[in-house]
Amino acid sequence: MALKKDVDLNSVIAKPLTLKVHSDYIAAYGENKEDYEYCMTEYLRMSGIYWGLTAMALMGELDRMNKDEVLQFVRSCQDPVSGGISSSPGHDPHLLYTLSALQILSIYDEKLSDQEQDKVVNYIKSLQQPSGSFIGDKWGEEDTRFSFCAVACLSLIGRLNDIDVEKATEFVVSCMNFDGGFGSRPGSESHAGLIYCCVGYFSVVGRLDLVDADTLGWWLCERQLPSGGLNGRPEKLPDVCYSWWVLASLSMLGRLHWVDKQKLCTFISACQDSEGGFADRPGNMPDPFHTLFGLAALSLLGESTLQVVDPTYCMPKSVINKLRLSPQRLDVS
Ligand code: BD6
Ligand code: ZN
Repeated sequence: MALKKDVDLNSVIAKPLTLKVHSDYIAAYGENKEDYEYCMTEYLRMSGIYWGLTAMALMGELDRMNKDEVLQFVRSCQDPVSGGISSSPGHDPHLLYTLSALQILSIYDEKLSDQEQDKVVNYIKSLQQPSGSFIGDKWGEEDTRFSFCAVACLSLIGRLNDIDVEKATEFVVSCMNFDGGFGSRPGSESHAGLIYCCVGYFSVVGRLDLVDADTLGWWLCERQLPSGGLNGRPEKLPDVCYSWWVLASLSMLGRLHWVDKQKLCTFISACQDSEGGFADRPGNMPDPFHTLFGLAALSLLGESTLQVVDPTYCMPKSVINKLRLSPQRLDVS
């Protein structure tokens, strides 16, 4: 059987960006809490809210979300014992959902109380390992994804110096491969999602100088296929969300112009569903995850009807600017 390694876009006409349909889609998602799809995704609810909220913020439609309900939900997910935040009430806390929660609070310019914030910091500190790496929860394995989550969380609340950043950086550096990319652990294969996490890590701690930007930039722009779409690894199909992981990484490295923007725009636009939302590939079912990363990628490509997105945090740049993260990034001597 011949393996299909790309999609055929030749028969697809360029689709205009239909923001109104997409904001209606996100606003309706989650309105019916008995919905099968909604119930099946309880284990990732906190991230789901972050995706929907950020998509709306990028479209300038944040007001359509129920702020009080969202903030109440976030607060109900903090575990009073560990201080970590879970995907939904009654689930175990995890670094990934802790990050989604802090991203949500930042978008709404809301803060945890000092006491709640100290608890989050202690939770994150408790997950750092002797190697400098982080585990995602008390059961987990060390993984560069969690190094990113840890520093992204702490930087959003101005507490980066509460962990051993130097050790943490050593671990991420030890995951660099000969192709300039990064995997989840030392020696693991390069993967665009993990590259985003590692480049994002260096961006947060102000050490992008540690990345071989030319070698990695080359690997990243080789992810573009004839259809214009990007994949996450060699030999894989293109996927709208990889437009984000790859483009955000290139953007942090100052090499966004190494991809064919026009062709990528056409691919992402072709992933829009006529009923609203973006799918991973043209013709597939849309979901809030691919809707956010499709819109965020278009924002990086300069789509003027969208708010400007920050490539490190995947949040509106205006939110990140307001937090003035850079001065408190690293006060190591
Ligand atoms: C992340 C994870 C850990 C730490 C930091 C991170 N930053 C981003 C991520 C990835 C996370 C996310 O975007 N959070 O905002 N991804 C997911 O939550 C998705 C959810 C999902 C499940 C099923 C279908 C669609 C979305 N997830 C757990 C994934 O494994 C997705 C699945 C997928 C998407 N498209 C096809 N399959 N994959 C994914 O996010 O890959 C990119 C990736 C991989 C590793 C690290 C970072 C990004
Ligand atoms: Zn995807």
